[in-house]
Parts: sequence; structure tokens; C-alpha cells
Amino acid sequence: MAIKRVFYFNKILIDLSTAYRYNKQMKSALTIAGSDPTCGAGLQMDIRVFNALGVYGLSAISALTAQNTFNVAAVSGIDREFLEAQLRTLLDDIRPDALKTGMLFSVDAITAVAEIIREYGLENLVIDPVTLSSTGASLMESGVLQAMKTELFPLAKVITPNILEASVISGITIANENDLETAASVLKNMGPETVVITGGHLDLLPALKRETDSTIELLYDGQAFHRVYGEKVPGEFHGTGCAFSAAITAFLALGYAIPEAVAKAKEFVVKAVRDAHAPGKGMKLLHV
Ligand code: PXL
Repeated sequence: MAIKRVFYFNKILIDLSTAYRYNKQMKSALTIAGSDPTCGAGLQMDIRVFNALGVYGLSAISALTAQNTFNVAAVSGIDREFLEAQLRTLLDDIRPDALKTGMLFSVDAITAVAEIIREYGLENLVIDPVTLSSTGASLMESGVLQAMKTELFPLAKVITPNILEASVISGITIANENDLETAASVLKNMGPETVVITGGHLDLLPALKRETDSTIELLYDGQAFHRVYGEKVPGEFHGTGCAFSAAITAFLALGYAIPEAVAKAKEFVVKAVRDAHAPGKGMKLLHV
């Protein structure tokens, strides 16, 4: 009899906790991005970040890569029809609170994504305009930059180019922090609500090459330039751009305004970089 009571009591507790879990309204975020088998960048990393920040992750694959921590061996875009099928099927069921795009790879993918975002009225779009891998491999077909500017940027809440991407997309040679502001203004005129140029790659540009122990993010909302400084952790890291834009997306899904979402994302990435590990022979992967 006593045993039976304990059994019923446990059953009630289990039922209550299951009901709680299923009723709990979790915010969700969608990533439309390329697959990275190391899970250190791309769609897998985005989902890891969403998860770490308590946001439910949804995904649609726009491209495949064969890569490890030191080399991208092959890339292949997903058919436009199949990308559309993934998105429409998912979105007919679930509405994400925010979304991000990463490696879209083809003009077809960009056009399809822009059309679907407009059609479903999706809000809180973060665009990480992925052009190159951290190992230097091209992650886009020709024509992608132009399509990104005209089709996608006008729909964005935030775009997060790194300095190299900001330079290539804006056409501004960035040699100092004034040029960064000029590039941010040019990018802002392409239609996004806010531009965040990430400065982790400051030392990659020959003109800016200098010893520095800080990183700078330049945020421009059309009104004023804001700088967010962070600690520069020595080493080569894979996936920092993906993690940063995914974290901004998660914080937007959670209801934060843009400046707070950016500042919190920066803090999150610095910690993940500080805790990075090296499971392979190449770059370190972030710990989130
Ligand atoms: O970090 C840019 C990036 C985005 N998406 C995928 C990648 C990479 C870099 O390697 O592989 C799939």
C-alpha cells in the first residue's frame, strides 16, 4: 500500500513536470545557413548558440560544406526548390521570433529567402553576409554580393559584416576607424535598420595591422556611431562571426532592443572564445 502511494505521488510529479515543460512558451529562432561538419560554424553552431541562450533553434540548410578545422574541401548549394520546401513547410507550422541568414551561397537562395521573408512577414532578421571562410575559402557564387545588397539588406534589422566583408560589400577601402564609419554609412544606405561591423579581424587588413589587445564593434543606426570594445583573445578561431550573429538573433527573439542584444552577444562570444578548445589540427572552436 505504501509503495503504491509513492508510485502515485511520483506519477503526479512526472505528469506535472511534463505538462510544465510542454506548456512553457519558449522563444524560437530560425537559422538559414550552410552546414559545417565541425559544428564550429554555420548552421550547427547557430543552433548550439540558440540552445545555450535558452532559445529554441529551427533551421533550413542553404548549402553544404565538407570541411575540418584547417580546410574547406568542397561546397555545394542546395536547390532553390528544396530550400523553399524546407522553409515553407516549417513556416506553415511555426513562426520564429527572430531569424538569421548565414552562408546563402547562391543568388537563387538569396532571392528565395527574401521572397519568403516578405511573404510570411518575418521580423527580426539578422544577416551575417558570409563571403569567406575563416580559412580563406570562398563561400559564395558570383553575383551574391549584389543580390544580398538589393534583395536582403532592405529587410534586415541588423547586418553583421566583419571588416573584410564590410570593405568588399561597401566598396570602401578600410584603412582606419574613419573609413569604418564611412563603410558603415554606405552599408546603412543599402536599407538595413542597423549595421554592426565586427572588428575581430582588425589585424587582418594590412593597413590596420597593429598590435592590439582589444576588438571593436562599430554599430551604426543612421543616427550615431556606437563603439563596443571587447577583449582580444590571442589565437585563430573558427565560427566567431556565426556565433555573434546567432547570439544577436537569440537576444532579439528574447525581446531585447538592438543595442542591448549586440552588447550581450559580444559578451557571450568573448566568453566562448576565452573557453575555446582545439579538437582538431587547425583553428580553435568556441565553447558555448
Ligand atoms: O564563418 C563563416 C561560415 C559560415 N557558414 C559556414 C561556414 C563558415 C566558415 O567556415 O563553414 C557553413
